[in-house]
Amino acid sequence: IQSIRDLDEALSDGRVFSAYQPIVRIDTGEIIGLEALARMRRQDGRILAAGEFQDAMTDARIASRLTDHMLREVAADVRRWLDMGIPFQHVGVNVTGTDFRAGCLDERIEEAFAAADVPLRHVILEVNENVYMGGSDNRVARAAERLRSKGMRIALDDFGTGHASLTHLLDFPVDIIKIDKSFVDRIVADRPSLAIVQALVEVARKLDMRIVAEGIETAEQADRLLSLGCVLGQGYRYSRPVHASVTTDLLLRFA
Ligand code: G
Ligand code: G
Ligand code: NA
Ligand code: MN
Repeated sequence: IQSIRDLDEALSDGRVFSAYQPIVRIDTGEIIGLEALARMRRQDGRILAAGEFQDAMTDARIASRLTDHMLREVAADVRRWLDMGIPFQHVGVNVTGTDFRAGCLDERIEEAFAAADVPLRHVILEVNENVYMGGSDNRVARAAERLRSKGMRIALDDFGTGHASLTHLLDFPVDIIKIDKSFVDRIVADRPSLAIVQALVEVARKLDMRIVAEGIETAEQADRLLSLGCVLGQGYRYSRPVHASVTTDLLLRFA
């Protein structure tokens, strides 16, 4: 794939960076966390979102290079926010099954944040259900447990879109459920979507997990989520993913 080489070169040239999307309290607008999202600046200057170079991430070597790079970028940005005295809570970093299976993910994460002197309680790992694809041994669950014992939390991303997602809550340590955008998209128009989100909120409450709605774009969606007891969310209604410097401004104003 051409994009593997592009991403490889971009990593070598320092053209890969992290954008951040705020996670907010829907009722107050307060920023309670961030999600880190990889961005690549092409030679011609155009910025590509992660979704535009996801093919390249199927290559295990590139995927792990990208992860290590993102961990360092994010750790450095968080260090800066802490140094500014911003009451920073947490940042979510996206990792894949490949990262887990490559081994020593916990050490790589630990090293990256220790180098920037950032405590791991500020770090959330966002994994989606694909983490289970290609091997249902519990190696992944054990790695996740190790990460948690070091203070990180685990968010199950895109929840509800994969296979047998509810069983993942049994087999895998999860602190946070992220409701996929596809449910939020339909929550106003469509009773079944509303019912499903309502059930997920209830499951999260009973299992002592936090729940975050993704892809909130309208006030109606936000109101509907609040009425169901889903208080945390992210989406274009609050902010698109933005550059670290813009994130600083947002944190100073809304954190
Ligand atoms: O940023 P964008 O909306 O294009 O993200 C598209 C997809 O890419 C999302 O599923 C997101 O989880 C994933 N993604 C974004 N940043 C990273 C990253 O740093 N590492 C990995 N593995 N996936 C990422
Ligand atoms: O798979 P994951 O949830 O990590 O994907 C996040 C992706 O969703 C990012 O590419 C981000 O840019 C995108 N995103 C975040 N909020 C919104 C939104 O409100 N609307 C749309 N269309 N995309 C969003
Ligand atoms: Na994510
Ligand atoms: Mn998601």
